[in-house]
Amino acid sequence: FSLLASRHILVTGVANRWSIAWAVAQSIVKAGGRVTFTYQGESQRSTLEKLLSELPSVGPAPLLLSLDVKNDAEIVAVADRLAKENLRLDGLVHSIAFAKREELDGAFLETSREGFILAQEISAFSLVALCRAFLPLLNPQASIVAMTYLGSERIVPHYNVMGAAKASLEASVRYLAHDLGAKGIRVNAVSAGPIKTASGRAIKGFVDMQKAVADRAPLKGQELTSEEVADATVALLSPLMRAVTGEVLFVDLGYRQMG
Ligand code: 0WD
Repeated sequence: FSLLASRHILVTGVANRWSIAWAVAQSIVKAGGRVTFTYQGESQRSTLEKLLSELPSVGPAPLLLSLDVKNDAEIVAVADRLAKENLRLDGLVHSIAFAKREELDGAFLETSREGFILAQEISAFSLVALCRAFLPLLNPQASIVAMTYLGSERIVPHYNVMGAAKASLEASVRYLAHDLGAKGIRVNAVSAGPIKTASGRAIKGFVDMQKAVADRAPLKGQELTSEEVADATVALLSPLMRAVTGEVLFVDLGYRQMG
């Protein structure tokens, strides 16, 4: 049966075919859902068009909307365009993060004021901004899912400024769950284990992070894939999880539970 039949989900953060958001979009379509994409910059738009051309066509061509979360006018423009198309949302996938490369190396102590604020703005505040702007478009029972990482609650060498940003993102998930719960809207995070994407590889200790999971996680003999993260995301987007909100769901082969 189709978990997301006739549900319309806005997916952010497809930068390329390795992006977790691209796997999520494909899982949504497999589950019978319809996707609208946002992209950051024209080169991501053409990447998206190419990726979409490789998929078997299901229904009308998806809408592609420009969105840089640093830009309030673009956030409003996305909401306006959806309203103009009479499109309401049953879900939102926040798969966006950014930190300066030099701050994902060396000492957290050296984080710059500007770099700290930038990471918070793009990786955490953006969730608040998108929820607020899209609230009038969200159907009751809509589900919002943000991507996070264990470095929010544990010291993961080199994750640094992004650890602080993910802690802020997860706290935002809880407060948004409280604010939106009265409308029946759920807000959760998926905490993915390390996956080889452009953002993942930007972290200096990435290979060590992957090795630690391979060596120690309870589920052995498999490398965590973005499809596994995507399917868990679809579960959270679906009515099967209708009583779950304000949660962080770990999709990490069980690694976090190891002492
Ligand atoms: O191991 C991993 N890859 C993990 C990733 C483990 C656990 C969590 N995550 C998280 C990331 O922190 C992020 O929140 O998953 C999310 C998606 O990351 P990804 O799929 O690993 O990486 P990537 O394909 O680079 O997507 C992140 C995207 C950006 O990509 P680029 O490569 O262009 O920085 O975030 C988007 C952009 O598409 N993004 C923005 N979107 C709108 N406005 C902005 C912005 N200002 N900045 C970055």
